[in-house]
Amino acid sequence: MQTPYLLTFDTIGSPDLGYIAVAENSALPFPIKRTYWIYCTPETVLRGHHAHHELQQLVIAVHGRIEFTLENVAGEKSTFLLDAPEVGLFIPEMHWRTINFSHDAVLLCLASTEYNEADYIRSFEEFKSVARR
Ligand code: T46
Repeated sequence: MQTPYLLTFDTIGSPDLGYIAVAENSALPFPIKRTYWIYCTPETVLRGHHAHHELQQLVIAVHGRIEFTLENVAGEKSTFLLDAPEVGLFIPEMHWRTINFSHDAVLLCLASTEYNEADYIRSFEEFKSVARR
């Protein structure tokens, strides 16, 4: 079972010039098949409430603050605060997630597969039962 972790992207620049952060396939845990971004989420909304059978993701708060709570199949929980645009969170498959956003947050996701609703586990009971198999 893989574990989630934070990684820091290579950055180019300075406080005087601004920065470029770079994500090349060769430095990533998987080849990117899809990119999506999420923005203008009200702070009262808790997104997620699902896991994925196969999908792996690298998520970045390119602006604002985003808090991920992840639970693995053994029931172990971890919380990650993303508030720096040069830092990404690797989320392996089979992790139940809940996500809080500051209203100004923009989440950029680099995903290992194209969108497939069949890959989602949207019931926590089902997640626990898949985990027990
Ligand atoms: C995750 C967090 C960070 C699509 O049609 N294509 C897509 O690529 C995505 C991501 C979503 N959708 C549709 C599916 C739903 O009808 O957009 C609707 C909302 O998606 P979802 O409920 O998955 O939204 P979030 O914000 O709870 O979760 C998404 C990702 O699905 C998830 O893997 O980690 O963003």
